[in-house]
Amino acid sequence: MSVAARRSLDDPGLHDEFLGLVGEGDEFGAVELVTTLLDDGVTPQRVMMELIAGTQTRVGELWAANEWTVAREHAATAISERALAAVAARSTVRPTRGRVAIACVDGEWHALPTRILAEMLRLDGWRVDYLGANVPGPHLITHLHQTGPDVVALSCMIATRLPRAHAAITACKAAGVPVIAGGRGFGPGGRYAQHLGADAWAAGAEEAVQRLARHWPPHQPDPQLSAYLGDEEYTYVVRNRPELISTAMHRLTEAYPAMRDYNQRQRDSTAEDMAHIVDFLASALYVSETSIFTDFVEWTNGVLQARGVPPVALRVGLETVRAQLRDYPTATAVISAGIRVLGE
Ligand code: B12
Repeated sequence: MSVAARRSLDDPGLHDEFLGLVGEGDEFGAVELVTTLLDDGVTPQRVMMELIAGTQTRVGELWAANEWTVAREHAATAISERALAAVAARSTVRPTRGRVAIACVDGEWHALPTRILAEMLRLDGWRVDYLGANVPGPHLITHLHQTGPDVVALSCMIATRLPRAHAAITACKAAGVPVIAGGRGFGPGGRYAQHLGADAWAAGAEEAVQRLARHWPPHQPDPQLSAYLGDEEYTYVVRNRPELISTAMHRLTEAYPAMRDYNQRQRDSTAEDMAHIVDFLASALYVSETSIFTDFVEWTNGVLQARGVPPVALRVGLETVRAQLRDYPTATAVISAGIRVLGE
């Protein structure tokens, strides 16, 4: 009788195999593969970080390159969540450390990264209250008052949510609970996290586990750092968001004739892009970081080009928003920097 070879994360083709399973929506195959790895002695931490998180990153790349549809990406994420739940179900670690509340900021729907963080902290002995995606600030604070955690772990994956992240950080600290921030929305190296008053930042779940285990609570950041955010220009953009988007859509049809032949679905996604332009602009003004906007333009340009939309369409879109903000010099300068990213 032959004995099946032990599976390991170093098996050639294993990562592609898992990507294939999540891409085909094969829930049972994906769960079976992760449980086999655990049975064969791979640690749950490595299964989560190297296999599940690593595959999700590849899923994102395939979606951005227009190789996978949105529906396929959604289905794949659901399978990854199932695989993660299967790993979590095998844990027998009992809490020996403090209590941590984990939440995505208001309007932030990327729950899976925080789910991984939650399981990694649980395995390290933390008692975890996992609040999931899109947690409105007031509900988060009510939860803190009811449960009294030692720390809040706050996730922001998209820079447009930074003003809400700031409100949540400020409220948690007013409630006396320190905050560790994470997620790519806080910028390269987490540079906006400190600016917004977070007590600490970590690049990923492994680093968060180490930070929280070693020196917590950390020294308090300078309150002055986060005191003066959200000036008049930011307020104008946020208050006038609906008009800025609808006027831009209207003018875009005149300035970019190809749009007249767009079907409803193309119009809807253009309106979504215009909304993103305004939202990323607002965040850039809030944090006083032009790169929030220029990074977004660069990224959107790549996504649009993969879908056959030429850079001129995005340029015209940016110009129609800029034209409405003539009296706002910082906003105009930020959008101009975005337009320069597109080149000549
Ligand atoms: C799945 C997914 C979604 C799903 C999320 C479903 C779910 N249940 O999570 C849905 C469909 C909802 C979604 C929506 C959108 N998404 Co999306 N999404 C992704 C995708 C493919 C995977 C995310 C993921 O799970 N990654 C795996 C994790 C493990 O990656 P990770 O970042 O390394 O995770 C670590 C850190 O982030 C960190 N961390 C995270 N939070 C915290 C918190 C704390 C306290 C700490 C310490 C650490 C920490 O720890 C994690 C574990 O180590 C990414 C692509 C990618 N490369 O990540 C895009 C991505 C994040 N999405 C993106 C975009 C643009 C969007 C949308 C705007 C799309 C749209 N046009 O509508 C919306 C925005 C929705 C919103 N407002 O939140 C972009 C963001 C680009 C940018 N400019 O910032 C990405 C990068 C895709 C891409 N390749 O361009 N998305």
